[in-house]
Amino acid sequence: SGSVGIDIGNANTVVAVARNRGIDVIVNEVSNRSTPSLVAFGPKNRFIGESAKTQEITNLKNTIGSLKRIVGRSLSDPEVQYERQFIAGELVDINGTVGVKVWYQGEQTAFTATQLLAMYLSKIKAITQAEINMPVTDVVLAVPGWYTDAQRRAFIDAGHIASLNPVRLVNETTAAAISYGVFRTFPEGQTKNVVFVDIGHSSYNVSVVAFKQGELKVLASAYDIHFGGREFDHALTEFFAKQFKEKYKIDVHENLKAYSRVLTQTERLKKILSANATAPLNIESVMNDVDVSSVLNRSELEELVKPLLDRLVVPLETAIKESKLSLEEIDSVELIGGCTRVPAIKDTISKFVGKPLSFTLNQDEAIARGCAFVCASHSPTLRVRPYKFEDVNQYSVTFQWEPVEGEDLSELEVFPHGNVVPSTKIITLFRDDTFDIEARYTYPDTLPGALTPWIGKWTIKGAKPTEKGDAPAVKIRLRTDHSGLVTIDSAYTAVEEIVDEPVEESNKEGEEGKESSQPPKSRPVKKWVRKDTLAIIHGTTALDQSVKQGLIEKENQMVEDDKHVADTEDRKNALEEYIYDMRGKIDDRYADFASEEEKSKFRTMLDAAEDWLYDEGEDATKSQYIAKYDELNAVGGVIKGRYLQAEQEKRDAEQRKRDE
Ligand code: ATP
Ligand code: K
Ligand code: MG
Repeated sequence: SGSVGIDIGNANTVVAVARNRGIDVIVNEVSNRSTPSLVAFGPKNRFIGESAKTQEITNLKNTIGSLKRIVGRSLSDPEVQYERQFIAGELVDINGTVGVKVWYQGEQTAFTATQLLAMYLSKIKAITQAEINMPVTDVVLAVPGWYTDAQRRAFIDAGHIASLNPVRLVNETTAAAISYGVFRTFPEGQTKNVVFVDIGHSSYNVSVVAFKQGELKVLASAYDIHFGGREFDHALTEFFAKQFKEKYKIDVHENLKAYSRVLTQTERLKKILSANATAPLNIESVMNDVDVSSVLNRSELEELVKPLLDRLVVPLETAIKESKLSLEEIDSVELIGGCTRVPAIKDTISKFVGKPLSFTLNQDEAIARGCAFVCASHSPTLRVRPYKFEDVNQYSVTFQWEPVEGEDLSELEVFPHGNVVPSTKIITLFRDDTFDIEARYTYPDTLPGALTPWIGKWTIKGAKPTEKGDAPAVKIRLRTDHSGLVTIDSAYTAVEEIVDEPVEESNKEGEEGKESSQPPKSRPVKKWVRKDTLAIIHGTTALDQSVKQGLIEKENQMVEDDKHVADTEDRKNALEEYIYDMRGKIDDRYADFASEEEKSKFRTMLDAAEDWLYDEGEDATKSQYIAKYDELNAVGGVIKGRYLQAEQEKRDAEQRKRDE
C-alpha cells in the first residue's frame, strides 16, 4: 500500500504520496492537484469532488460541503448553526449527531456528517489508487489543531467507514512544519524558530515551532476558527446583494441559486483583487432576467472585511506570547493557505512581526506533503530519515474517579494546556475490584463550540485484594497519543519490593575509555515491580464496532451503486460510438466487404438502435445496452471480420513477395 497523506481542506483537498523517489502530490481525474471537498446526491448516484462541484449550482440542496466543520458535532452546537449560512441542505439530528437530509436515488434520506466525510474519503481513496496504481489503506490525515478528541475520533471513524486505516492524525500546521523541517539542515546546536500561519477557506491556524537538526517542537498554537476566505466571500456577497437591491431592485437572498452565483463570482473577484487594483463583476440573468454588473477596488474590499482584518493579529499574538519567545527570537514567518494571498493580510502580518514574510513552502501542498512523510515513517517498507516531532496540547484534560475510603483525591488535571503531545503520565490508585476512570476537558468554555467536554470512560478490570487483604496499587498509564487522542494505554498492579540496583558511578570515574577495576556497585532500593496486567474496556465518543461495521457495508453498497451507474453510462456510450463508427465505415472502409442487401439491412439496424437510444433506451439498464451492442455486432462483426481477413491476406502476400 502507498504511504498517503491527506489534507482535507474545507474547500479543497490535497493528497500526497511518499514513494522511494520522494513525495508527490497526485492529480485527480481532471488533472487537478486539489479536489473540491464536496459530496452531492442525484437520482441515481452520488457526485463527489470535481463532479459535485460541476453540478453544484443546479443541485444546491443536495450538495454538501463544510464537512470538517460539522463532523463530530451535534445539531444544537452553535458552530453547526453558524454553518447554516454555508450549507443549503437541511441539517438534522441523527442519534445525537448532526446529519444532512438529501434526495438520493429518488428518496429522501439523511446521512451523518461522519458518513458524508467517509463518502468523501472513499472518493479520495479511489482517485489516489487510480493515480498510483496501488491499493491505498494506510493514510495520515491532517486535522485542525483546534480539534477536540470527539472531532478526531469522528475523523478516524470516517476513515474506517471508507475502508481506510488512518495510522495517525497530524495537526495541519504541524504537518506543514514537518515538510519544512525534514528536508532542511540546521547548524549543529542551533535552534531556528519559525511561525507558521495558515489561513484557508474556513479557519486560521498559527503555530510557533522550534527546529533543530532532525527534530521540531511545536511551542504554541492559536486559532481563529471563524476566519477564512469564505468569511471574505460572505462579506463581499452581502455587499453586492445590497447594491443589487438598490440598483436593480432584486433581492438575491430570495433565490438560492442567484445567491450562489453571486457568491461564486465574488470569490473570483476577490482572487483577482489579490493581484489587481480593481476587478469587475458581471452576471447574466442572475434572477428575474436581470443582468448585473459592478466593479470593486482593492481598498473597498479591505474596507468591507475590516472587522476581520482587525482580528488578524490576535492568534499571532496569542501563539507568540504562549511560546515565550520575543519577536526578535523569531527567525521567520511562513505563510500557507489560499487566503494568505490577500495583500492586506500579508501586510498586516509583516508589520506585526516587523520582518518580511517567507513563502518557502508550497502554500497549497505543504500540509499533505508533511502527512505523507509521517505516513511513510510508519510504513515498514519505506525507509525515511528519522524525524522527531512534538506537538502541544490545546485543551486541558482532567481524569476523575470515584474515590474509595481514605482517598482525598477524586480528580486530577493530568494534561494541561500547553503540555507536550504525545505524552504519558502514570497515576496510582489502590483498588481491589473493577473500577472506572473518566476523562473530560477541564474547561468546556475553551472548546471550539458546544462540543462535548466528555472524552471517555475506561473500565479497568481484574484488580484483586492482595494476600494480606489490602487493595493493591494499580498503576494506570494515561496518555495523549500521537494523534492527540486521550486514552488509557494500560493498567497493571504493582508491588513495592526491595531490589538491588547498580549505583551510577560519578562522572569523573566513569569517563569513557577508562576501565573500572572495581566490581559494579549496587545498593538495595525500594521499587515498584509490575505484577498483573489488567484488562481495560474503552468507552469513547468513537462509533461502536457493530455500528461502524453497518456503515462500512452501507458505504460499500453506495460505492457499488455508483460504479454500476458509471458502468451503465460507459456501455451506453460504447453503443452510441459503435453506431456512429459503423455507419461511417459501412460506406467507406467496409464498403467492399458486404453485399448491398447486407449493408442496407445493417443500416436499418443502426438507425433503429439510434432511435431506441434517444427514446426508451435513454435510460436503460447496463445489460440492455450490452445486448443491443451484441445484436449490432453480430452483423457488423462479420463484415469487419471479412475486411480484417482481406487485410491479413494482403500483408501475407507482401511478406511472401519480400521473402522471394
Ligand atoms: P481550511 O484550511 O480552512 O480547511 P482549505 O484548506 O480548503 O480550507 P485553502 O485551499 O488553503 O483552504 O484556501 C482556500 C481559500 O483561499 C478560498 O477561500 C479561496 O477563495 C482563497 N484564495 C485562493 N486563492 C486566492 C487569492 N489569489 N486571493 C485571495 N484568496 C484566495
Ligand atoms: K487545502
Ligand atoms: Mg487548509
